[in-house]
Amino acid sequence: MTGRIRNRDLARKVVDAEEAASLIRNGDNVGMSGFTGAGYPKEVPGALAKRVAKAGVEGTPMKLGLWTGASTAPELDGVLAEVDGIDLRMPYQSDPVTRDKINRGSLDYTDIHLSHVAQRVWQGFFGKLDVAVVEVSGITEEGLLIPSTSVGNNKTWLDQADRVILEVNSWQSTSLEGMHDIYYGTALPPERRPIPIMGPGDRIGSAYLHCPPEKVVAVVETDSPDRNTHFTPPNSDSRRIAGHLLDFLELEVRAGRLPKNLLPLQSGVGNIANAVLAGLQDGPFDELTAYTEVIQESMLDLIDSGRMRRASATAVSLSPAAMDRFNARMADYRDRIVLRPQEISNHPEVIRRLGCLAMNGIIEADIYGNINSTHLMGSRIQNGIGGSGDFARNSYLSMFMTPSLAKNGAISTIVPMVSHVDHTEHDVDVVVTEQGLADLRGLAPRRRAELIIERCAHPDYRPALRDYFERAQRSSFGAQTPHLLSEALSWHENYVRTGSMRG
Ligand code: 0RQ
Repeated sequence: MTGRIRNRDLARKVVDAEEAASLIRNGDNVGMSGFTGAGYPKEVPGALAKRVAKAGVEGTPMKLGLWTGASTAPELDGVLAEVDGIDLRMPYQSDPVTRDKINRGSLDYTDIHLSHVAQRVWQGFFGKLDVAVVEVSGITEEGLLIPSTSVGNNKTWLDQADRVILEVNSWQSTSLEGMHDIYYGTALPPERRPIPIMGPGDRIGSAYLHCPPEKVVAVVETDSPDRNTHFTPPNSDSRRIAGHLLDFLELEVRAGRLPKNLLPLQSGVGNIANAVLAGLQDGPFDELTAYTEVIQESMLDLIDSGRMRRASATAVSLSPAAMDRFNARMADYRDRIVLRPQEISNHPEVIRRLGCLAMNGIIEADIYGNINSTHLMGSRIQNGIGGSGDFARNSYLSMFMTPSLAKNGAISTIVPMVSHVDHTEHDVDVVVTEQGLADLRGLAPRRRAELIIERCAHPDYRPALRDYFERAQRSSFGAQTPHLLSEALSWHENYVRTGSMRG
């Protein structure tokens, strides 16, 4: 294993996870690696959770600020939330225990755009970063850090933290070396300069993370897999949504608004995203590219089949079988995949320049095209905004997709007014459900409403939406975006009261 730690000074700092965790103190802000279940530290968080639990029993409770790239895994978020060890979590998470604590009000959660995290931390809004706990796949003779399956905010954590704990994971492929592109040219205004990425495959930085060796207080050796990300084959709704989207993209090509190989794709994760990417496998588009956050299984399939030429992301999040495939063919992928810090994978400037095609899942949309990506019934967080806002505002085409029903039909995902707004009507070009697709570009609010109700709403809820819209047009305070304010959120109220939006 020491083969992974080629730097002598750092090899001398190897300790076990318990000893490393003992270097984290009550009240510390801790920046950990990890993005959508990839590249998070595997052992120190567990050892830390044990310490927190023990401190609680001894009557000296311990709380930490926990910052990451995005979602991690039960071994990190789950264990620390379970023992009530977190007082502030940011920026994106999807762990059920953490979600529960947030929604009970016992854990503060700040949900910010993924591209904003680094600059907010540089500006000091979250306080001082005390400790970084970062997984790497190896350390070179010179002490350069070879990143693992995600980059996330690791560059910022290593720069900003007073103390650094490294986990060197021998489960990660040694061939990851050379796949990353860590750009050290970002700065706060007025020092900011253009980011010279002209295409998804461009490399503008170093293949390594840099960290002054004197800051490293411990190195822990691990050998554990990333989170087991299930690949769920597309269901029929997802396939229909994908079908509508792919037909739409073909029409855009025919209309001359998109090139034949499309533009760099950004795709959220999950069943619908998988279905869209799987649809591209059989579709007419070749030489595809991606400028996205996460490379998931169906994107790897597109690369394997030759349909996709280049993909840029900040993480690779795969099922164990796909990870085996990834590791076996790593040399091949190194030329096609670039992993970057999330401030670059999600950078508005680059997304705008490249003209990304953004496709993200949602909780609900309203008849005017405002989107809620994060909150159930306006108050309960599901995951977080993640990178959806970075891409929605800045992409060439901003597309949002959802089945038209949730909870076996008790919920319509097309509602009179969204109960929480993540993406305003101004950032939303296309809404698509299994019922159909609404292209909202160029349309005034009332025309948007007609289209969304007719194309996207489920037939079970369409008459009620039509009725709301018609009555709103008759008695709304204003006619630009007609609403009945006393009724606009009544569907949500019904659900909270009765378990169904129908009341
Ligand atoms: O509840 O788990 O109790 O069954 O919400 O919904 O249908 O499994 O949807 O996995 O596609 O996720 C928006 C959460 C969709 C995701 C969201 C209930 C539903 C279910 C989950 P159960 P599904 P998906 C790239 C981009 C924001 C971040 C983002 C997300 C649960 O896409 O987190 O886009 N997006 N990042 O039953 C009440 C509704 C509901 C509802 C669904 N209208 N009301 N409950 N549910 N719709 C990645 C990163 O940025 C890292």
